[in-house]
Amino acid sequence: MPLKISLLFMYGFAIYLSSSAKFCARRYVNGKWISQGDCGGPERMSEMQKKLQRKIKDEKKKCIAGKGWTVFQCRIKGDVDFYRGWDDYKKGFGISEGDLWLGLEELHNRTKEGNMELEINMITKEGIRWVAKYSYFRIGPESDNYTLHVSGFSGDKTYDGLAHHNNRQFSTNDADNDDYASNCASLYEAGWWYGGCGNSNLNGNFHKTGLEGFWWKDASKSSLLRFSEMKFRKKKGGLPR
Ligand SMILES: [Ca+2]
Repeated sequence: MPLKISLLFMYGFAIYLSSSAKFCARRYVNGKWISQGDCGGPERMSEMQKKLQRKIKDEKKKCIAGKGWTVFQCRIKGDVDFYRGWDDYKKGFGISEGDLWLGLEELHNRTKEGNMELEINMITKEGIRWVAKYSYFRIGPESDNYTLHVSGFSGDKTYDGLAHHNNRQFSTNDADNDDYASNCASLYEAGWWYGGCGNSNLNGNFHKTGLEGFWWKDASKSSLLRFSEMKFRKKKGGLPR
């Protein structure tokens, strides 16, 4: 017996379009196309599609100096090795407009007047954006092992991951200046202002998930990151101290 086909309720056909950024399903009903998914406008995007779009947008993000800012640390792709010795951290390394470390000597020279502010932008593995700001930022001289001086924290959705590191000297795998029995820089696979050892590891291994990874401690737990940008600028109206 032949199938009775009702023109009123027939699905003419369906087209599924799928790409890395889009999903679209269309049905032909009653002589009209009915769309599901992302077939024409952002209002039709599913939550999953919105998340994917945010992820793509995030990964296109660059470290941006902006007016007056100098970026001295940038992690975007994880294609630059940050597990290095004292001389590299002193002189700087990396890729212009990519993953980079400006260098401790230049950081000291540019901040020694004591009138700089610091901003750190981060994106967690889950896609949450964090901003940590410090109204005072200065790096000491090499004779003081480039000690970090920060104060005046304010945070957007995050906590002060540098509190433990304030007034600490810089350490690398070949220069142990921390307060811990062994070398934090070797345990954490980075160069940083370790104490015993710390609450942040922004120069850590981009691809690992342990203490040696790329993380910032937010309140009680550490969160792995996929982006960081550290930058300073002259504080408006700020007087040296
Ligand atoms: Ca030590």
